[in-house]
Amino acid sequence: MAHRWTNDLTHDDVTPHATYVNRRQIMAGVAGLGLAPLAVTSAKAETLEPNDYETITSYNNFYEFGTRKEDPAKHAHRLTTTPWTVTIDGLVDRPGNYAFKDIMDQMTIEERIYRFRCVEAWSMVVPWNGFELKDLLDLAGVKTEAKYVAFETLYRPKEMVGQRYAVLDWPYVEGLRLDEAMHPLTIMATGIYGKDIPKQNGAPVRLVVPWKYGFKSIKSVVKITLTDKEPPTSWNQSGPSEYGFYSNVNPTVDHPRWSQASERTIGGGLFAKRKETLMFNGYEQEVAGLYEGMDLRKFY
Ligand SMILES: Nc1nc2c(c(=O)[nH]1)N[C@H]1C(S)=C(S)[C@@H](COP(=O)(O)O)O[C@H]1N2
Ligand SMILES: [Mo]
Repeated sequence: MAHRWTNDLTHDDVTPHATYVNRRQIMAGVAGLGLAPLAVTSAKAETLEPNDYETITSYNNFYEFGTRKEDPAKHAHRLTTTPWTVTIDGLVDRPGNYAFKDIMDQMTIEERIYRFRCVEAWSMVVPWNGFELKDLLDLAGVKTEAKYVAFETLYRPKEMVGQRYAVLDWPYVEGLRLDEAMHPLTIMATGIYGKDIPKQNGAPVRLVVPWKYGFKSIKSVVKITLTDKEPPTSWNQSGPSEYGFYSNVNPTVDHPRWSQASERTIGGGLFAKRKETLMFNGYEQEVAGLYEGMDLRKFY
């Protein structure tokens, strides 16, 4: 492992040809053929048009800064993000407090353009920069008994004004099964459009799981715990019949209060139309195997 920061792929190198580009392919292309990334990514089937920076950074869910979509952009500037430490503990060989800048020194940063689908039935397309969660977990060394990964957001009501209200049980917590966490589509995002990730989007580091509803993608992560039990999640605690542990994007399983069969694309202005929601948010080929044999109505 032990790659240095190599954020030498420009936006144009990988945009907008790919929804998901294998890092090793890109890096091999860069090293071997100079301008090869274009050739590699243009072979991908689908073109995704990312939302513009302004939309991605002004229409947010981040309840630590308020419950309205415009609140995070208004209030998140109060958050101090340096220094930042991510504690990794539980069933790992090397538990400890990992300084964010040391983590960054050891990760290969790449760009991934992912569909992002909120449980409220809207969606965007976001060009993230970040690294695979697997690479971070490998730093800490996951023990064989570990089956789940629990995540926790910062608790700092002095700076996170929304935490003064009991809209959720703070701190915000989320979880993944270990195989979901290790999947190459699962990333820790540290940037958008090649810039450091804005505070309203979860600075300095947030999870992104593109085949799940947005609330799984926990922001401003300060703690990651490997465990052998399914961890609690904030939205499941607040409404267990509405939000399950898995929360895979699934057009055939409706939220009890609204349909999940279609979505409204944000940022399209007057011409925005609803579109049909895809199974696993369009990543079915890549992730359906994780859930083989599971009843996805029961494990929603
Ligand atoms: N800590 C924390 N993480 C969070 C949330 C939150 O309220 N607090 N909201 C979630 C929800 S519901 C969504 S849809 C996405 C929104 O991410 P975005 O604002 O970057 O689009 O963040 C998720 N991560
Ligand atoms: Mo969401």
